Amino acid sequence: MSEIIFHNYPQSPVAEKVRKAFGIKGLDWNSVEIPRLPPKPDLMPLTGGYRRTPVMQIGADIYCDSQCILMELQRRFPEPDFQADWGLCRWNDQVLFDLAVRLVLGGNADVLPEDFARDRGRLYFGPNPDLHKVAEDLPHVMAQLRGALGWWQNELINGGSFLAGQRAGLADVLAWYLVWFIRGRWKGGPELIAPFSEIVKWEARMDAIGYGTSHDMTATQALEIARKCDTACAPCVDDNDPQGLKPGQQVWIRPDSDGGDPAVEGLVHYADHQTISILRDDSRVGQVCVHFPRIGYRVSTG
Ligand SMILES: N[C@@H](CCC(=O)N[C@@H](CS)C(=O)NCC(=O)O)C(=O)O
Repeated sequence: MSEIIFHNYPQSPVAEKVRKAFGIKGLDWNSVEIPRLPPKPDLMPLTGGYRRTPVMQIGADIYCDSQCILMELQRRFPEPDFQADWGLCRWNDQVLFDLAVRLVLGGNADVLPEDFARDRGRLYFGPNPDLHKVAEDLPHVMAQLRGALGWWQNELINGGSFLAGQRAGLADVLAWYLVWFIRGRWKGGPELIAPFSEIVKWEARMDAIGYGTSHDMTATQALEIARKCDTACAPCVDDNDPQGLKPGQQVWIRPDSDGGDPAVEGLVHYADHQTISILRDDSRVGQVCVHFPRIGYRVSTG
């Protein structure tokens, strides 16, 4: 049985990014469907409060954030290589994802269920969100996204069949989840994408890659696996850590954005340039190791 357990829900674009990465690497994975809105009572014992989607679990190791997940997939399953330019993650996940979210939430402002609009409004637009104001800005948002679609179109014309070259790689999944989100979740999406004919052809190639092989798993099974396992991550903390982090030190970690995300508390187990991993104990799963990317996350020591 595959060790990969992926906590996600079908509509999540960021989860779609990782599902497509499973496809590129031809992986076998277990899918646990989590709620779209908090509370997420069967996810919290694993993450210690991180509520975003997706989360990957391998035994008692819990990987939060798609960037952390993709880096771990590349480490464990090096072939086929993602041909990764990891700096792209920050650009796509921050600037372009923010624009796509504006398009989809603003463009659906009149039809979103109230609880969903309240939750996502707070998550993406700060403490006093006004989705109708976001909707008024859609022409600007569309102009920005067309710029990105134009770049990708040019890369496909001048490069290979995929953005990463002749084979699909990181650049492709980072573009794919945004195009998938825009096309599928806003009524003007197909029209926005249609003039970019090379992107439309690339979408068909990406579609054909599939998602590897997935098996449904219950949250109870996933929790039980975490309970029975120990972390596979060896302790190691960079001597030159700029925050002076030490093994065993108590820290709090949260996304470095104003989304109202709760902090996850734990004891430093591993820290380097890219990753911070903390140990925490939970009454349902025992000790787990929760991994975050360093970039984009704030580590507080008190
Ligand atoms: N930087 C995070 C962003 C994750 C994110 O914002 N995901 C959305 C779903 S696509 C989310 O968490 N929505 C709220 C939720 O699922 O509770 C990542 O790359 O994983």
